[in-house]
Amino acid sequence: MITNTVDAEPYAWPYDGEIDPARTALLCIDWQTDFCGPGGYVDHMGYDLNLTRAGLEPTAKVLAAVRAAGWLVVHTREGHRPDLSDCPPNKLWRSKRMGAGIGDAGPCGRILVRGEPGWDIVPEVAPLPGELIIDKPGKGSFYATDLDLLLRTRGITHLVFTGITTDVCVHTTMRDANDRGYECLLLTDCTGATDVGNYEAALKMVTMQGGVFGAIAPSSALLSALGA
Ligand code: C5J
Repeated sequence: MITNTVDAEPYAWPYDGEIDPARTALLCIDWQTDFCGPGGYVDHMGYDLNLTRAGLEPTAKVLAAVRAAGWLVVHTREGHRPDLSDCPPNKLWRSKRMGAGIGDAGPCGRILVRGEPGWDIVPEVAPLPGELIIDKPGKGSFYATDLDLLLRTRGITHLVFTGITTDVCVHTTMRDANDRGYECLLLTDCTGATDVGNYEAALKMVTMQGGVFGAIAPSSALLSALGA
């Protein structure tokens, strides 16, 4: 079923007409305890969890709407093998410098290690059975994963982004997706960063040059386009 366009900045999204649910996927980036839960990686580094948790409630509403509309939903998780053999030494070194060493034990298990409680996606936006989950060692969701293959085999050409953090994993993934030709929309209230200035700058960056990485819109604009 074809629906409407989203009232987005700097152009009504998508560029090529109305949303086609068969070609559009919702990406939920790294909604893990390590990034938005007490005792996780971001908490260990001393950042304000309210900033990274702010997008959870609106994202849950968007998830309900796009599931009802039949979209593909893809979740990602940043994390490493228990032996840390897929963790670059400089990433490990920097995390230890911040007092949140990858692989170190914490209240949510070993920080950023696959299979640990902190690495899990938080219940508010948990994947449903059958939804795609991409495990990634880096910030971008395409690097060292089969995300591109899974999207292309399903005919997905348009991506709507939620997740954390806006300026790191969301931006890295959106930039890469844009280079790969995907038409991207970032939902402004469904994302957050560890710093308000970085959040605002990351949103603004998307809109430069006529939408250099795509477009941005509040989730209310998407929901109204979907008639939800
Ligand atoms: C970070 C992420 N910020 N998911 N990861 O290290 O954005």
